[in-house]
Amino acid sequence: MGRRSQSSSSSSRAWRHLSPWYYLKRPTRLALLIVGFVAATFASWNRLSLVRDYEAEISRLDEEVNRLYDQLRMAGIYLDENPNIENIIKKHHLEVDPVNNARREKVKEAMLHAWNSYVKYAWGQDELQPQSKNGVNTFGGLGATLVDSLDTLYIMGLKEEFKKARDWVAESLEFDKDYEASVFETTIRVVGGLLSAYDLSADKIFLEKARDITDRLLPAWDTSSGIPYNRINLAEGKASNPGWNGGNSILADSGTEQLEFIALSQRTGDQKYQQKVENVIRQFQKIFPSDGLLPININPHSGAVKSYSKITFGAMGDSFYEYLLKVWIQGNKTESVKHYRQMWETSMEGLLGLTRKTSSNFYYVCEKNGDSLSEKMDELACFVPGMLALGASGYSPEKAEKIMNLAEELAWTCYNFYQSTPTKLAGENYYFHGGQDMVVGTSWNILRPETIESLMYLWRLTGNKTYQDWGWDIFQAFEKNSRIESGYVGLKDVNTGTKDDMMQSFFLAETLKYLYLLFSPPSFISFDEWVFNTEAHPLKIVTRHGNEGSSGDAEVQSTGLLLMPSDLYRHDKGDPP
Ligand code: DMJ
Repeated sequence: MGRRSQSSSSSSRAWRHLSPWYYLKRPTRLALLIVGFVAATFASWNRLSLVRDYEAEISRLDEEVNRLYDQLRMAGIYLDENPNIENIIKKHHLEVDPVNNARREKVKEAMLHAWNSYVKYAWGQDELQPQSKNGVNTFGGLGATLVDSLDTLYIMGLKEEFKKARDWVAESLEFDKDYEASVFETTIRVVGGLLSAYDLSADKIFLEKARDITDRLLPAWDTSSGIPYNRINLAEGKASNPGWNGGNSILADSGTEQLEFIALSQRTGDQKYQQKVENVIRQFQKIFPSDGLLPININPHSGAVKSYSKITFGAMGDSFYEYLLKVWIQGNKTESVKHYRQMWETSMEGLLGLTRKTSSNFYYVCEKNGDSLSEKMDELACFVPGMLALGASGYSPEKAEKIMNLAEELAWTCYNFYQSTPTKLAGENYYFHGGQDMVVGTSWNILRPETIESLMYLWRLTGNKTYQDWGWDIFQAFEKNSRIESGYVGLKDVNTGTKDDMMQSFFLAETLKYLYLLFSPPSFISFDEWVFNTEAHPLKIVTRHGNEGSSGDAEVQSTGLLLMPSDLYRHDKGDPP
């Protein structure tokens, strides 16, 4: 056979594999071929559908990343190409604990509910009556809830709401009111709220307004002792004391303007505000008793105390003691404010003398009427655990431990003011007759913040998460009993749960803000940089150099908290404080 016929027969052998007859005659090969074909088809189909699934997942993740980028941008956080997550978390005080995150979101939602109800039914008025769906001017028409809420909105990142409130302040907040205003309430809510909004946002409108209202309050200090009258007509500048108190000035009302007025002097460079309020403390020094406990009634003309009047860490005494400590912190704990700390420490010895314990180990702080001890404690006095915790680090280690222990014991008592009632909300005050366990006295609850405030301090300063859980319990009780469709109301009686008709402005200023901070990292509005006034308005601590006189120059530093990009605001921003 020639070479040509050999090659043609081998090529026809190769082609026969393509002929159906070849396979019909060989069933095993046919079966193998079919199996191979099916397997190859399935593999390629499977691969295509996997690719499709991956593509869908990638585009979902892409959307998610974009959404997160948007959220960060809305919070004023701009990421670079290679973000270092740890640094971002630290720098922007992000909470990474999922439980805290969820709780914080719930509190923010509660704030939005309270705020939106106020906007809808009481916009620009002092407070909302949620059941009647009306606004009431309980503070003379100064937009108390709105001004009290400014910093809470800012801190929670509610920028649209903050912007709307800011515009109302700029366009509609006026103080020329023929109204007998409380010097204390106007200072802690309005001056404090405006200054805090200024420190956070650097928007000068807030400082201008704070100065305007404070100038209207100043004539109240024109008494022979310099201890202020507690009421003033905002339009006429005529000051007086209410008749029901025998013409006396009240301790807390006269000794709770120091933080705000000193802050105003620091920010305006005008010392007159600081001078007025520091003089009050000098007057108190003259009559300061050895146990540091001042009666609540003081004659503004002679500067003398009514020695038979009540001594208390509750209503009418409370924030005087709080401010002794906080002015020392605001003044950078320097020589020029040392006397505040000394007075505070003396008063804390007095407080130890008023402290008792029940047979089941509940510690409580008594009141004193003349020489007799009254075994009664206001919920208002539940700010004490937080104050003790805040001041503890200024003591020697042994004393600090003792003070801290007392703070923790008192916080346990305050928490039980809540837990011991059917609604799990605290009454206004409690009795411990003969060292027996607590019995509720006045049984209303008006959404007060003091216990939550203390839990926030204790959690930050001990790192014990139990305090967060206690705060969460209280928050849930508010949600259950106080939340209605048009806001939050107090209870007329914590035993029955009967509701009142008032959403106090401090619920938005304090209760919800302290709850939000309770579930935030301690570096967020840190105690090193901020001091809270008694209405929970954080004021930036500015550098105050060692030995200058009490009116010495202070160096105002820029805010450490820029949650929102400042260019969101079109108004005159001015320099940061
Ligand atoms: C607030 O106005 C302030 O906390 C004040 O010091 C006491 N009373 C209310 C809240 O209970």
